[in-house]
Amino acid sequence: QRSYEYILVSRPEPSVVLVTLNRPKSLNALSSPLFTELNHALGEADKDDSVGAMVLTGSERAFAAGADIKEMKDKQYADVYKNKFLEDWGLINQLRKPLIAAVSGYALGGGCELALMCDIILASPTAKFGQPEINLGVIPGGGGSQRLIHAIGKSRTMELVLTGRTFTAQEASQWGMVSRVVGEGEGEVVKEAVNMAKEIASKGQIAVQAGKEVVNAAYEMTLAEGLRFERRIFHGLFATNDQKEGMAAFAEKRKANFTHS
Ligand code: CO8
Repeated sequence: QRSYEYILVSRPEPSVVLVTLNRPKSLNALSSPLFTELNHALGEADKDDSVGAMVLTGSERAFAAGADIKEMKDKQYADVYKNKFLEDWGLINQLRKPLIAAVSGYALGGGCELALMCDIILASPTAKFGQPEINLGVIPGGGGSQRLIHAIGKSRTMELVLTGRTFTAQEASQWGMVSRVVGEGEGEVVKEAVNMAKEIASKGQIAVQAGKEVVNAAYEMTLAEGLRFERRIFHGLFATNDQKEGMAAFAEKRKANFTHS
């Protein structure tokens, strides 16, 4: 286990890894070193058989106020292009296990995009989302324009990307971008996300990973391809012990004991 400077990694449950962004002085601005650590911690959790799901959070004040503007401001086109600036953000999309975002406070720019890369978003009533890049003379670069379209539709996405205005947890919930707004108290949203992760981790992990894979495939495929893909993966699960156990347990009126095999 390596030690980190910009994130905290803990195990609130034996089956759940919680990663907390921890650059409080800059409202968790997402610098390159922070992202290197985040990728490493999530990659390790993804490989660890005892982990079933992960939770990503920030502080009460900020999930993340965006990519680090001070790090970016003097960069030239040649630097960002040649060095593939921030391209390693995409590694989060290769995780097999579910990643739940627990968002309080600011989730702006890259912070909003980071939440959108997660599989499920829970928001505290204090959450403030937005894509303010237009105010900096740029546009979203971490997938915001593309993922928001899927989550909330074109007209709203266009408004948000072109005006840069922030939107509330309530709006994000009404529009379907977040699953729900959770509790009032400090830390409620993290607690709820950890409980959800624990529940997911209690299922058969092959089925959980397959479920994540087919839901994500819907972004990329036509309906006909997606339906065929889902059916094939469903068929494949009949080769697992967890399918035998899950269905036998139902028939015998007992709780399933999944072995993730
Ligand atoms: N980068 C660097 N530092 C930041 C950032 C940031 N994104 N956000 C806040 N900080 C720093 C401030 O500079 C300040 O530092 P200092 O005390 O040294 O001056 C400290 O955090 C506290 O911030 P404020 O004093 O500004 O706190 P306020 O409560 O007054 O305001 C706000 C909070 C409204 C969140 C304000 O800080 C703000 O507007 N921040 C910038 C938000 C923003 O524009 N985000 C978008 C950044 S661009 C981006 O994310 C592009 C993503 C591209 C992804 C590409 C992937 C391939």
